[in-house]
Amino acid sequence: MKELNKEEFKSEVEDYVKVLFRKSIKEADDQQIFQAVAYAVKDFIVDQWMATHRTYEEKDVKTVYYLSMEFLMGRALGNIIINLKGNQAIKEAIEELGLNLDVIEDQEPDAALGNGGLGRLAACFLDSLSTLGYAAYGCGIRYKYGMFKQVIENGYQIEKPDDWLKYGNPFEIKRPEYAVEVKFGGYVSIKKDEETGRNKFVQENYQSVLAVPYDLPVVGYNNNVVNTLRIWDAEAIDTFNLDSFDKGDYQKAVEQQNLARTICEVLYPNDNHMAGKELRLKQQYFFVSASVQRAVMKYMEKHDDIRKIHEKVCFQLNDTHPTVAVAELMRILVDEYNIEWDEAWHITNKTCAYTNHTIMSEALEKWPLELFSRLLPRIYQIIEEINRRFVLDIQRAYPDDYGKVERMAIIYDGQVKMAHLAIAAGFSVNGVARLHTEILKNQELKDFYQMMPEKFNNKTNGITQRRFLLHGNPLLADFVTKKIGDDWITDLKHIDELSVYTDDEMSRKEFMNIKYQNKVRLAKYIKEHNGIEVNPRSIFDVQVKRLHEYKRQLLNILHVMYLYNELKKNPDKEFYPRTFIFGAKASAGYHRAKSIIKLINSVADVVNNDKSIDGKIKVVFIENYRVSNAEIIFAAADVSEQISTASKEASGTGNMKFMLNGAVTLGTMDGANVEIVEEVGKENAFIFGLSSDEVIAYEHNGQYNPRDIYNTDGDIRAVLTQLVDGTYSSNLDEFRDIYNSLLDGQGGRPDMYFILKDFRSYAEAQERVSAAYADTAKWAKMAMLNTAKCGKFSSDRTIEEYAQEIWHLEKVKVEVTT
Ligand code: DL6
Repeated sequence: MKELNKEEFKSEVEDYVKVLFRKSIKEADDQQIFQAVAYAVKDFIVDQWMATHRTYEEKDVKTVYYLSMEFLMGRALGNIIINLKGNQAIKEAIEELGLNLDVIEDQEPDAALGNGGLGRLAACFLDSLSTLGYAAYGCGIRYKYGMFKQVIENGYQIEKPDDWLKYGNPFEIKRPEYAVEVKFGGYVSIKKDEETGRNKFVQENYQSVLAVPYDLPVVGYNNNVVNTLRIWDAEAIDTFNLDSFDKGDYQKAVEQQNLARTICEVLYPNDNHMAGKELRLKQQYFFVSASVQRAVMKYMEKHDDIRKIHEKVCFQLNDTHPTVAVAELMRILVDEYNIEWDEAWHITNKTCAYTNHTIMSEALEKWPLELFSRLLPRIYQIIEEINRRFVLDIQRAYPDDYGKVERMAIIYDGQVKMAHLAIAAGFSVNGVARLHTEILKNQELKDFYQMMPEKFNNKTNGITQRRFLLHGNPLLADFVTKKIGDDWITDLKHIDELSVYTDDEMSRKEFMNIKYQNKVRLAKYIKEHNGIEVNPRSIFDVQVKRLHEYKRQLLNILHVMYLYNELKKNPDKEFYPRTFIFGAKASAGYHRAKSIIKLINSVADVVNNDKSIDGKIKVVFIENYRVSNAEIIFAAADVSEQISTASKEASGTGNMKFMLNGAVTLGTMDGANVEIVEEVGKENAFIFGLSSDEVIAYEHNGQYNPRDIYNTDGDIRAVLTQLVDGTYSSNLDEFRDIYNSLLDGQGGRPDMYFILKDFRSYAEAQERVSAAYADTAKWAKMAMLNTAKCGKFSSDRTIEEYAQEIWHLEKVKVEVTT
């Protein structure tokens, strides 16, 4: 591993401040210092970056292209420094310059090119791919505005633009030499090819944009490997020229300019929900076409037979968002390389693989035919042909079952169904946790599983311990290393060696003292950002994730209201003080989710200001929850709230980050919680609520009636009544919609999230939490065991499984020779 020379690094920082800003270090502001340090770090890694790509070329290794609309990278600087293992040297260099690394790191805006779990998973996967030495490109979009900044005003969420590129991004490198053209609209005509005499499909009268890549380094841990996250920006192809005016193409020239300007403007802020906007489909085709075109070109630079592309290239489709890749590859093979359909189809089948991340019906992508065929006329034709052949396959396999075509066709009911296309075209379909994959196989995608069982497999998600422990929780990281050595950093299974220390009182005390210090750090953040004083000796009970009804932040806050009522009724009741911490962004157009945020803040106002309960309950809503503040939140949590309606959360990854940091799960048997409980033992988690089978059974039999619970349970009735009687808002209609949703459900169906049904069981589980926490030694052991037993949940393990079982990649060692 290349060594960092402290003196050289210091003078590079000084030089950069001078060259970039015409200032000395003393004169520069914090942002300028950050930029200078980041450039100096980039200088240091650039040799490794070049060496990595040189090695891949020399060894001609297979490359995975991870196609994703989202990469929720967070900040780069701290992570790169950690992975360079240059932490100490860089820290010292910076201190010797009279600067503070924490302050510098804080200047970097989060690269928030993602919504939540799916985007952050992509970021963890890139970290693991580099650390394990696999050749990979992340391919995405360089959104000008990432995930919006959340500001809370009077308890309401307000969205502000995230101008993350305002000061430029010191880590990126623009690569105009790799720009490609992407075409939209127009029509397809058939022309005779002069050379071959065959008919050719030609897109005409289209608009096009230039896709220009920007490369970001993804640094592996202590191994010289630097992979690339390639994000595409759009530029206009035709600048105004007299030609356009002359030809009367003025209108078209303007439209092309506008298209280029709008395509990468902003990330759609929907999590698990499809908005169905035309611009979104444009974004999808834009980055997919650019990525696939480049991958094919790169392959053909070194090889002469396009028919063997699958031996060197794999496209992993991160959910259905990049599924047009399948048709784009077919277009290139058939139209540009003149390959016969059947052969092109087999090549495509061997090159594309699909990951499903949700069973939520509102998230399933279906595009109206009119929109799709207008925007992507040639791609649509190809999908029509894929569909025609796939329907024949279905009919051949199930000649007597007419329902199969209805349920499985790619084009049906005037829509293109992207998941069906991805399954028909790919060689692998994976879910992201065991339970989720089983639900896909046995419920949601049952027909497909019956027809093509060999394609289905599970890859339980994971997280990178390097960001979420080594960087986010240095105290605990040092403790673990002191006890068991540092192998856990690149092989998290080793963390199990901590288990023996759970019976050692001194170790437990040390562990809990670290937790306490992390709680003090979070309490300080809360004081600074929310103006709320919280007691670090109270239980830190945390739910941070996107706001969605299925994630049931509502269940959590209703329970807080219930606890508050209990305390008011019985002020002397023995009660372990609790701080309920929330953090969540709601999609801008998701009204009920936004009302739930308002409710949490309204409850916080009342409860936090009621002197009579003596601070026993505090409620905090952390504004603008994102990767950078997540790191300090996970480190400080005692209780990890993973309370989704069973069957609805595909996996969850926050659950794993909490576990790694020694928080105990309070959750339903949903997503990866099932596997977490399996690893840590049921006795070291707090499980409650309906099982996924029970939820699915209710969904089928329609026998759930929340009004029965409302009528028979006085405590629940009291809480619900407080939503509309002025207790938490002088506007009696403020929370009326939430009240109605709990009792009357949605669209004629009773509450699909079973909040009242699970309420009592949740409240009992919460009582068990309080009792367990009161027993300090018992709690310390549980918490420590959670850290010790989380080895399975490293994204390194997940990526090894993808690499061995789906992508078939070989590991590469990189030497730096300069
Ligand atoms: O697989 C990553 C992540 C899972 O952990 C979450 O459980 C799941 O909700 C999320 N899915 C999505 C789907 N998005 N869309 N569309 O974000 O994926």
